[in-house]
Amino acid sequence: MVYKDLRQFMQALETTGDILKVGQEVDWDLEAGAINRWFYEQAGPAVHFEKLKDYESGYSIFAGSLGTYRRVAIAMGLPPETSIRDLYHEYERRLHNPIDPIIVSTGPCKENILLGDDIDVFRFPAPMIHDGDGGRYIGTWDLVVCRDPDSDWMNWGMYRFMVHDRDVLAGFPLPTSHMGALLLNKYVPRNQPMPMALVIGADPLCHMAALSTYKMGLSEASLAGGLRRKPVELVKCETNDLLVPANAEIVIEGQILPNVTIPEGPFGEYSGYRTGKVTGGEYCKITAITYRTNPILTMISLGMPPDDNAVTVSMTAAITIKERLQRHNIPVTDVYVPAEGAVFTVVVGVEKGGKDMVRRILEVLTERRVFASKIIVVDKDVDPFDMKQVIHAFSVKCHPGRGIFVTEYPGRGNPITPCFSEEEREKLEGATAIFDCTWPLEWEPGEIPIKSSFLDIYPKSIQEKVLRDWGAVSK
Ligand SMILES: Cc1cc2nc3c(=O)[nH]c(=O)nc-3n(C[C@H](O)[C@H](O)[C@H](O)COP(=O)(O)O)c2cc1C
Ligand SMILES: [Mn+2]
Repeated sequence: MVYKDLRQFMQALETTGDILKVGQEVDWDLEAGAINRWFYEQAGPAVHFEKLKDYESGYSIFAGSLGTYRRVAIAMGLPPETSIRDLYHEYERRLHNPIDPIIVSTGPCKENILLGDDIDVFRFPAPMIHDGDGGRYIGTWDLVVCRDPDSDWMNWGMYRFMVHDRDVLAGFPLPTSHMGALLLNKYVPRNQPMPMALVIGADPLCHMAALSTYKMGLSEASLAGGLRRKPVELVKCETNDLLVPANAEIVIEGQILPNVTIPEGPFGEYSGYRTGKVTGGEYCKITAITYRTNPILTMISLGMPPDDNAVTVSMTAAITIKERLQRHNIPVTDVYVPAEGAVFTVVVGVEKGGKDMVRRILEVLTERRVFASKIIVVDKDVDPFDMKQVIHAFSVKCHPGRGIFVTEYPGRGNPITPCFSEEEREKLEGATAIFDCTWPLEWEPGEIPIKSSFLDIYPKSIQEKVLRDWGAVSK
């Protein structure tokens, strides 16, 4: 099942009982953000706030679309109870079969068009999401389109955008992001404004594609087509040449002005802590707003994992890491990024371990931009997707003196790592530790302790008898 738009996906969530519709009035000022956050922390449903304080009904907020693996499975048209391992593998298959978008002449996002003096972003109930945020954020669970001025490449990324005025937003695309790189390397040196389109409420897999780490120069629109197994329909913007998903709820067209900054942030971040401060953000002048009648504003009360970010990035980051290791001939079986670790912890399963292999993994995973600060490497006898087994291996197989290696990498660190000092974060300094939870290769087979588990310490005949007589007895 492929969803035509966000609304069809919300209907599917209703069928499976994964969405709560809130008809009573909720305040856009902290209350909606707090409810959404509470639900994440209780593994609760996605939530549709149908009536916001100060706004007519018909201007609603939807949050938590991909906040659980169940909802990701539903978005991908799979049974809701699909295992995390199967979800990862299906994502990997679809990632390798991108489908290019098609261009259509119009679509639902053009039902209403605001130009000139009619532009007013306050028409939409942009939420104040966390106490202490720099302002109301209209762009959180969004996708932002921009273009390489020297080629046909259009990039989609999920970047936050804060409201400043009825026609001014502030953005924060990091220099390490594709939008930030295009801005800094191409538009700013030419003193050209950078056209952009902030898209809110496309179908969920479009947003997942925007959030994923996809190579510079590749189009996330094609990735989204692959994830949906159907091309995304794109339509041209009103005031620039960018193309946006025709089924989106709201499209804010604008220009980032070169060499102009405006206060941006702070914002509760994906690490589960607020590490940022107010900084000089990018100044975005809105040139048009188009939207569907009864627009649905999507939101994420980003913070302590798991939430939509932690769940989806766990999948996309794991596959990126796995493929990078494979390219370096590491015999990797699987990579798991537990959502609870907010992408700071990565579990790598290998066919064959040993300290040289583990050191090599550390080298490969820290040679470029580094997000994770803890890597756990496990042998074949440990299922990397089963954190009970991983914690056990970490506890009993990792030698505290000889099994932990640390590397430091000035200039490539993750500036929102809460345990890094303010100075480290500013200078993009950091360190990553790898935990070798594999048996030393130099140990003889007889030296390796025998595992005392049902499958390892009993003869096959006894195992079979026990399973025959008692196999049906569960917890
Ligand atoms: C809610 C949310 C807000 C985000 N905001 C930003 C942001 O403002 N700037 C940024 O550089 N990355 C931000 N990210 C991370 C990017 O979406 C992510 O790095 C993505 O891969 C960027 O796409 P790109 O590789 O095409 O640049 C955000 C992620 C989430 C979940
Ligand atoms: Mn990109």
